[in-house]
Amino acid sequence: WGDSSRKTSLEILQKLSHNSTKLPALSEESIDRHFYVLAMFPYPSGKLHMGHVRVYTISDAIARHSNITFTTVTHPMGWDAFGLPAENAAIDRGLNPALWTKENIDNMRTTLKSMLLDIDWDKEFATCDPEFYRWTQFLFLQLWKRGLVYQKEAEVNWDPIDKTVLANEQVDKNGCSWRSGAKIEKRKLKQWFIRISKFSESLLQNLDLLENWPEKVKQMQRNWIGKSIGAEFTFSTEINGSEFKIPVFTSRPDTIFGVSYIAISKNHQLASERNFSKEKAEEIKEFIKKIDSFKGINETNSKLGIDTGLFAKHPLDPNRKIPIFIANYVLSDYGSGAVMGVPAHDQRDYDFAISNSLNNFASVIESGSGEKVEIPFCDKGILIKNSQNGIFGGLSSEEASERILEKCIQSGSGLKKTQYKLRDWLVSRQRYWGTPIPFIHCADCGPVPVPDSDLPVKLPLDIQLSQRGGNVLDTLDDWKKVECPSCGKQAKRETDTMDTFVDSSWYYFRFLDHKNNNLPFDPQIIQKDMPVDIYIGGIEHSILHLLYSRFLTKSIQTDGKFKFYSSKNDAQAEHEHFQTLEQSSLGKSEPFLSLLTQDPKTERFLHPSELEFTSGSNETPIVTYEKMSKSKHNGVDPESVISQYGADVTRLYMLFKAPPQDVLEYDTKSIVGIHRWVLKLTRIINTIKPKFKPIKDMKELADREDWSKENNEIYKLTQTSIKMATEVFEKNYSFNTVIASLMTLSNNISSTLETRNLDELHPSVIYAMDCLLIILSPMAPSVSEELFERLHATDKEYKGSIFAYKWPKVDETGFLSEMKTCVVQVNGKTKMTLEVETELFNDKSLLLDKLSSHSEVKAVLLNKKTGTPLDIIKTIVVP
Ligand code: ANZ
Ligand code: ZN
Repeated sequence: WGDSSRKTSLEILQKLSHNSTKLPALSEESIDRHFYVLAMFPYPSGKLHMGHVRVYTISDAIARHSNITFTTVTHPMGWDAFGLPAENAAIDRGLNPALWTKENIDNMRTTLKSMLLDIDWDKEFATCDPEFYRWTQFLFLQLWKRGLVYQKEAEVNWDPIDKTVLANEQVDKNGCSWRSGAKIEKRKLKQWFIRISKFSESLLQNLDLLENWPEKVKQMQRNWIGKSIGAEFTFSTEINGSEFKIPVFTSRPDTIFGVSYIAISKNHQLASERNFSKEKAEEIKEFIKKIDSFKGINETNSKLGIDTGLFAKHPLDPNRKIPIFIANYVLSDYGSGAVMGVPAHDQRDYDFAISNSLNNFASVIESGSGEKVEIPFCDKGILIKNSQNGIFGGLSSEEASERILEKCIQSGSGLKKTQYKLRDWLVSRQRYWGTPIPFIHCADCGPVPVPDSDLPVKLPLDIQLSQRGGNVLDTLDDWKKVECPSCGKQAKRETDTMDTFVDSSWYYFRFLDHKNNNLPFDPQIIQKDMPVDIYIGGIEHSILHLLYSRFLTKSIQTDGKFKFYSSKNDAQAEHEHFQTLEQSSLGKSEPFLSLLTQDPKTERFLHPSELEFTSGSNETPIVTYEKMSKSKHNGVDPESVISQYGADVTRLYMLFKAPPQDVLEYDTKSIVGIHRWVLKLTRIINTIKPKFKPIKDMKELADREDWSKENNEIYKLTQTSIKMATEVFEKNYSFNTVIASLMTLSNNISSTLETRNLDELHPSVIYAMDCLLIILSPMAPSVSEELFERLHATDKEYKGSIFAYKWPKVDETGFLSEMKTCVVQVNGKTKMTLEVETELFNDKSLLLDKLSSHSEVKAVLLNKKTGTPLDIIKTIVVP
């Protein structure tokens, strides 16, 4: 089983493809379309955990079901194999990360296979394979050619004892290094960025197209992109006799007369030493050193500031002197890195004012209801009629905002401004185990891209990782020394590697064309085989991974070589192509399934406002996730569960315990119940097997009028299961409800079998078991295959595998089982009474159809003399 089962069933399908199926109602042809089922590929941490088992069971059930319905299905598997854990494990064990990773992949592949996943293993790759990262580098250079990659100084965590850069995860909550214990310093290093911010608006807009994404995920992405509409006002000050402009971004222009100070970030141009006296400059330096020693500043921490001694001029009230502070709560890379402080109407400004003794501030907005409000009053309202607000007093916040902005635009001190929280993607990592950034630094030419023909820039494997961390590539002089591709002089290779989110932002394309030696993938193949129809993975990837992959898809569509056309509209304007692919690259139906207990603490990396306040790189949360998922699932080990109960029972247990969107507690208590149920199915099959007669035609089941109540009930339950299963497999994936309905059906069958003489095995039972096993087959492939084969052992037309049979089709009439008496009158005279299904009374035309096709009714509607049918002038139905 496992991968071999797929081949068997495919081969059989090919052989038998157009023979009409003999099973009841299974005659629908396959849908001639490619179906792409993708589960987020795992990080090869060493062992599969129950979270993996759950995701891959879900994707496998969907893939196996689509194999019954669609002509081609892609269900691939790969490994998100770069990243810090491998490097750390390698340091601890003295192994090369490549070896450690390979061993882990081998182990995890074995476990995945033992789960009987129907995966296209021939498409497997790891992101650390040079044949894969060659193309990651290629795409990176494509982005560079489009102006979407640049270098900029950015702050990093610097360990002064180990003399190395640390990731945020390696700094503890006191701001000390995990290894050396040294207090971390902030250092500025030139780092590589991807200009994702250029796509802020389209990344936001196109969320509306993703109809089949959970609203929660879309909302998280909206918050992350964080669009804010407001204004930029220009305050100004004087430095050495000349004017120095200080633009500030505000979402509340109406509060401009409530400004009591200006706060700038420590990196603001104005904060530079040369603007101050020696003493002041020294004081400022000390202050910055102090605020740098905090690891992250969050909103509950105290808001610290230092008075620069400078004053700013108000754009609308030039006579006011407004003190300028450097403050730790002002972000360098949001807006213009400066804030107009309005303590009476903003909580953060209020906190800052209180802790810096700026007590003399005025309220300029009131609620409008006349009630006294608490300070700070942060809602919009009415501008108070006072000397500060002047002519704007009495206006609503909205109106005042417009009028104030107009006035400032006229005087050249204001503009309309839209701001996004989304920042450029910092992709540099000072680490060994990642895709090398393909650049060469030349003293004369600057950073020069490695020519495509020299890709991949391979990671050297013969290395000695240091206990101290840091980037070992930096120490490899031979590897670093290289000729400048542009001028031929001696130059130095870039030693930073990429964030692993770069690898995972495009891997889903590669699966569709994994052997391509000329390109990352052939656009025509992508055009044909995308979208990913369903993408399954953990909620923890709702923001970064999905945003980065949406970005990558968009960015490569903007150039000829990678222009994709949607298969639906090929003659469309370019911007529409990525709309279609947009949806596509990330799946269609409910792709994000929550897999982890959502501990309020884990929201740390899900909530934008908090990331906003952690300084340094936006280090990938995947590490945190790995740590977390391990600790969450380590109570139950998949391998031991599978070896004790078998793959199918484990799979059914996973699917039965909770619908995919819900949190699942991994206890194994209820697995016993599933195990018993599988044994019960075996008993039923063994009981009915000797009397089995295949159902050749659905017609055998059409006339159920003289069936017993029990058999009608079985037929009805079968229809219920088919209907529910069809919906679940195509729409909401709540497999638990399907399993529950199959349990009801099997219970019913086994109690009927107990009370009945089996000499005549009723067709309703055979039909029910055929359907039950087919519905079960995507979820429990080996059990259903085995039982189906046992049942059909004497069937001359048995197709060799359950996977060669079509999915059953609902027979709506099967639901009509309760009977009621119906009186039939012709020309006012009662002719007969008939028993008809209760539901027919709800639908006049169905009832009339049924009656007029009834032989006894037909007989009384004949002209007695001529034997020809009477003309029916009018029919009346009285419920
Ligand atoms: C004055 C004001 C008065 C503000 C008021 C708010 C309320 P959103 O909406 O999230 O975009 N701000 C601007 N630049 C900042 C920076 N670099 N670091 C920290 N805070 C900054 O937030 C916009 C508001 O955040 C701006 O509007 C500004 O404070 C602050 F009653 O300006 B406001
Ligand atoms: Zn050069």
